[in-house]
Amino acid sequence: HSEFLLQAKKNTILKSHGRPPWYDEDGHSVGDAFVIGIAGGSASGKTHVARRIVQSLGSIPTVVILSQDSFYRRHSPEDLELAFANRYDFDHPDAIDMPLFASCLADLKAGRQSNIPIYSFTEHQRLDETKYLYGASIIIVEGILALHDPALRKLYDLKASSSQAHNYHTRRISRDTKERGRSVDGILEQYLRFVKPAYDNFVQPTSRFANIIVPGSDNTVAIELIATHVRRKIEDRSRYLRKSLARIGPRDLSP
Ligand code: UZR
Ligand code: MG
Repeated sequence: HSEFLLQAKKNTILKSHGRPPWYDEDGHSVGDAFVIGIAGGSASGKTHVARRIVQSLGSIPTVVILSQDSFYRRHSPEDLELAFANRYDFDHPDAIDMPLFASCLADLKAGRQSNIPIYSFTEHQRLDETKYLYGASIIIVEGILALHDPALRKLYDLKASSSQAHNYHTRRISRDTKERGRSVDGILEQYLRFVKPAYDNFVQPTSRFANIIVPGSDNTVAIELIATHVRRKIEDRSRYLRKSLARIGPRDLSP
């Protein structure tokens, strides 16, 4: 009987191209990357929170940040004209190539290579070159609509939502004039026409999917809690993997 079980395990190993098919107590494959999704309004500090989590994880070498910004669609000349006139709705879910976003994330999560598109805020356009990514053990996904798409939500092991600080308007104006080549009038116009309605309709409602809400300011504790949780999950998974390997024994791993 146990011979039969060993044989069955060997067969699944071969079928999964050498990646152990075991699952941890949470039902996640122990070979998969741990994925954190962070949503929240524009200029609520998502990118900042993602970077702070990376810093806090420190000793774990392969953490990557995947930003929703990378997945803005390629724009037609007509779209570009609208964009430069602040009349293109960048905050609507349709502005994002969600299927590409989800498939890139699924590939990275399963340890497969992926070519991530690069977006230029100053040109309002996807660039021709891509970024080649491979082999992360932790992936942090951030974007206003990171919790909007069900296909994306399924890929997260931890879902977070950042809530807006009282001074996010100031932050957005200062960032978008310095880093994104915008005018103050343009920013305010776009805010009233697109950013605010999209926040109310598509961003804020998805905070109900979050496991944790990260405050817009004074968020050191929330970031530490996330980092500690991730570290523990990663340790659990490698412990589980070691146990599974020990149970089967090295002899049985060879084809
Ligand atoms: P974050 N955005 C632009 O302004 N131009 C672009 O080409 C692409 C995006 C803005 C977008 C959204 N909309 O509010 C913001 N506007 O980038 C999201 N207006 O970026 O999450 O970093 O704030
Ligand atoms: Mg950002």
